[in-house]
Amino acid sequence: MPADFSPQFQPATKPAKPFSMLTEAGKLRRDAKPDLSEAEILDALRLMKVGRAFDEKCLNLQRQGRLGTFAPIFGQEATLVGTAMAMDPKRDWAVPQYREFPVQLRQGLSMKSIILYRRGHPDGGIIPDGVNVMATQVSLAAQIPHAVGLAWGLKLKEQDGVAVVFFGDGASSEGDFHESCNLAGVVDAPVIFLLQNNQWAISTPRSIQTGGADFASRAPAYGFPGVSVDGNDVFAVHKVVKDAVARGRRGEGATLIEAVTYRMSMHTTADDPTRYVDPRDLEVWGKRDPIMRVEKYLSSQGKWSDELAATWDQEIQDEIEAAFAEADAHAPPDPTAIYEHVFAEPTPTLARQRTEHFGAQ
Ligand SMILES: Cc1ncc(C[n+]2csc(CCOP(=O)(O)OP(=O)(O)O)c2C)c(N)n1
Repeated sequence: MPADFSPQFQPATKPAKPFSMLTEAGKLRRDAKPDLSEAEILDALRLMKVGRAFDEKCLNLQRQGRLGTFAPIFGQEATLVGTAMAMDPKRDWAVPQYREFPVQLRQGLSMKSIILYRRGHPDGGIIPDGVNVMATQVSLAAQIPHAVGLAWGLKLKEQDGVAVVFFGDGASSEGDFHESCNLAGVVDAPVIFLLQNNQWAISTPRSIQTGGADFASRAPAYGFPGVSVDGNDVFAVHKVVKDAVARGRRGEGATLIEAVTYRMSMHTTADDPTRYVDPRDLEVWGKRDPIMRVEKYLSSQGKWSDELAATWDQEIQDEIEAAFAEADAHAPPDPTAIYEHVFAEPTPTLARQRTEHFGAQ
């Protein structure tokens, strides 16, 4: 028997080094060139700041009992904004989980609509025609098969859009994720799996989420490429998503992107991370702040100043207050709406409950 007649076991992969363009100190790495114009970089910074300010406002209101539960994006702004900036809102679809506020905004959903959603108003669930965003999904990974179907549909209709589906490291342990990747690989669906590895699934740490070295390396087994990116580097995220969008448009199929980031705040407003997060981790990741990094970069280019920062802060506050005023002026929901919008014809149980609560129609 020849000496090399033995089975070839595929070795487990080593963790990929996340692709990065901008250092924590706000310096471009050697040969790195942002694929964004100066105006687009300012747009990206602005949207990240809007995201953070909106979180702060919503958290204050939630703590006063004036807003429902929501999931802050603090720390993940570059992943969300870098991705959104690489999409074409007219052609491409965003398929969110529940932590994608800046993406929804950039795709054309209004801040008012997001406020209504967080207030539990049924109108907050309405997505206007022409806005390429799917509904917020709380059931983990349930949006991923929809995204593959959507992308496959775009391909069958010979449209050149892509679907970008957002989910976390935790959701990637669900069967829906694996089944979706499998189908996407078979039909070459133009879908981008945007896995936000924020190191936590509520209190479950990354270390026990998977035995794999990373998440990106799962992709080749499904027949498409995967890439790991520094999720706190808006230039790097934008670049990898832009390349993945181009692949999708060229008919080359799916891409899995693992954005390595950190959830700096609570999972949702119903969570108390002080019970399980080591404050030293917050210190380490705080130095990698995605917004600070771009500010440092722009300062070094002479394009950012304390005065400009103060002007922007005021403008952003005004924008948020105006959206809340618009939401306040919106007619309150009809209480009977709780029985609508799920079944075309109410089930007998629903019909009976409705009559018990509100009387015969
Ligand atoms: C099918 C399902 N199982 C469990 C939950 C409860 N749950 C809500 S969020 C969450 C953790 C999600 O973590 P991850 O997917 O990493 O996303 P992240 O919230 O960190 O962005 C869990 C277990 C759920 N919403 N849906």
